[in-house]
Amino acid sequence: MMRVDCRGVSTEGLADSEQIRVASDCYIKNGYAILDNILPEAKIAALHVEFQKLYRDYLDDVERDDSVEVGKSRFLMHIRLCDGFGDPMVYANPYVLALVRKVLGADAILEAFGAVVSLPGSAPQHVHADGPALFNSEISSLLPSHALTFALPLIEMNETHGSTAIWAGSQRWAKHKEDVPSEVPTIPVGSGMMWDFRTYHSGTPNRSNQARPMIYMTYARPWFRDPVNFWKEGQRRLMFGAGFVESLTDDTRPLFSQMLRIAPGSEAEKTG
Ligand SMILES: O=C(O)CCC(=O)C(=O)O
Repeated sequence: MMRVDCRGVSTEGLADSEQIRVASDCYIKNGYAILDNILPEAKIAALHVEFQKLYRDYLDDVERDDSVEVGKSRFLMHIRLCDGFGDPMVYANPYVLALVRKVLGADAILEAFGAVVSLPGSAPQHVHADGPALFNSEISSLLPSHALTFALPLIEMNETHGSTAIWAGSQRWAKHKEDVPSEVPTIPVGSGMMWDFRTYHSGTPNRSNQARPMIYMTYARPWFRDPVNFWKEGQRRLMFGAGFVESLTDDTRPLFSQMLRIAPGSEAEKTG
């Protein structure tokens, strides 16, 4: 699988860097991109500890009012943007953001922030795309990308803990092709993978005895809202911790233009 190593890559002028160009080409051609070494391992280890402390109750094999079972022993949940999770290196990582803005436009938003937790014994997930075809039409597969999922694992995604199997190029398919094999990447701690909302993928079983939390971020063009994954009253797409909005900068505030009443693409201006 094609991967882009960001270790030591300067965050100055990233948009025009060779790494982001290669990652963007891969994303457009294959419907996914893997970015290695975007965060220090110690930062992810600290997030893992924080997750286990704050979200202990989500490690039980039971669907809650504010979570959704998305496969046997696999749960989708929201995460509050605060403390370690409110760090812009996480939700607006410079490597991720440079790629997001290249493929979705400079006015891309963070539409949702949460985790998919795959518990020990989780089964192979159904093969799916993250959203339905735009306009419910085959034209959707010909269009530029409108939204993507970025997955940041808190423990390594691998054969033992489970990973996300991905069908390269499937963002251009009208339906899933059973006879095409998937690719199953290993994603080390400190690395992440993004896939187009149209790309077919499936979580693989967790064969270990520890939960595999994978932080996910949905980035989207400013007009798009995920129409299928949020249907329970208790679910939240975004939750801001105290002081989070005040901590936003001219660079990160436009990611929340849908929440803060900022005209998409305008100079960031906080009105809320
Ligand atoms: O658990 C995973 O690896 C993938 C989860 C996923 O794709 C989903 O729930 O939409």
